[in-house]
Amino acid sequence: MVKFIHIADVHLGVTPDTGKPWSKRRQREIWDSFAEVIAAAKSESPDFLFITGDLFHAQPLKKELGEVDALFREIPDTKVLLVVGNHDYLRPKSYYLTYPWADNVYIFKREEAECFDFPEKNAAVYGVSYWRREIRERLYDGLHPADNGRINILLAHGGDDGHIPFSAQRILQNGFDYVAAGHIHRGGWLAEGRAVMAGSLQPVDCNDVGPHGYWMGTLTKAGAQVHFYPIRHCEYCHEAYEVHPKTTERELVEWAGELLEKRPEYQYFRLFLKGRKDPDIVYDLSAIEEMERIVDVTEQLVPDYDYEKLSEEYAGSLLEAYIGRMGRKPQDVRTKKALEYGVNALLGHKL
Ligand SMILES: [Mn+2]
Repeated sequence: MVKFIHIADVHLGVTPDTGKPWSKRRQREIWDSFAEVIAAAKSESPDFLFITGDLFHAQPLKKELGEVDALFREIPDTKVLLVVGNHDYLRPKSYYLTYPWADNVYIFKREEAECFDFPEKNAAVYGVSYWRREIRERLYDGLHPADNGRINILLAHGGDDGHIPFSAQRILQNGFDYVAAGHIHRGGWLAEGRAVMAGSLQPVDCNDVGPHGYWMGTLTKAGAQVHFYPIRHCEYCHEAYEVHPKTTERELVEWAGELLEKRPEYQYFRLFLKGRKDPDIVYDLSAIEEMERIVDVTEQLVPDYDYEKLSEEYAGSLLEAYIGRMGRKPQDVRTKKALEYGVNALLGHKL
């Protein structure tokens, strides 16, 4: 049996929400969250810590590798297996290659897939690091474990068109017992109990919604017992407000304020205003945008025109002619949209 912790896409060094007052704090919290995983490894003493790509957001400095290596030295009984991802990909001069790593650190350094064998745990761990920003080849498809008696684990990074597209089912069919994957920031099972996309350890971008954290569990030839452990320095939420023509600015400010009050402090928000608004009203949303933990507010509002009134107001103009002509068409969704877009354009409003 092997016990392991699995993380991916830590993106150390990233500065999320640039320009926001909490940006720097979030950068530090991402380092903190990585240290918290090391602390978990210290108390749980797993056999392995799998890091499946994009530990750093960009090419790491030697100093940054020193910080990471010092943490790895705090867990000498845990073997750290690290695949380098597309963000911090290996280059001939990468410090990853020359850094004097602690003895418990195993970095996949070759351009082709390789395997670290651990006979004492009857486990073999396969992986390949990125030497380029993009790898479009399906590198994992042709990969088969050398010894079917071992607990065979693949550390994968990718899953979209530009980054080693793969199917977890296919890898498992090739004889692997477990796939620990990274790259896609929203985590979850790719194949229940057998293949997991870790998700980023913390959200990197305000569109990385939902919980983030690490995975821990045990693995035998017969199956896995693996669970997700959230780390909650920051969780982004997208929330929408249904606006109607009578909605006031105060109502919107109160909604945002209540949201911040009711929801836990680790939640940050992107707000969206949906629905119809009085075409003469321009909301000033700066009060909301200046609130703590509000990333931004986006209006997705459709003006609620009174076409009869407009026709009277603009009698004899192109606008009146347009409204009249659209009124003689069958009144389906397309006509209504065309009417709205046309009137917007003629009035010089933008949606
Ligand atoms: Mn990646």
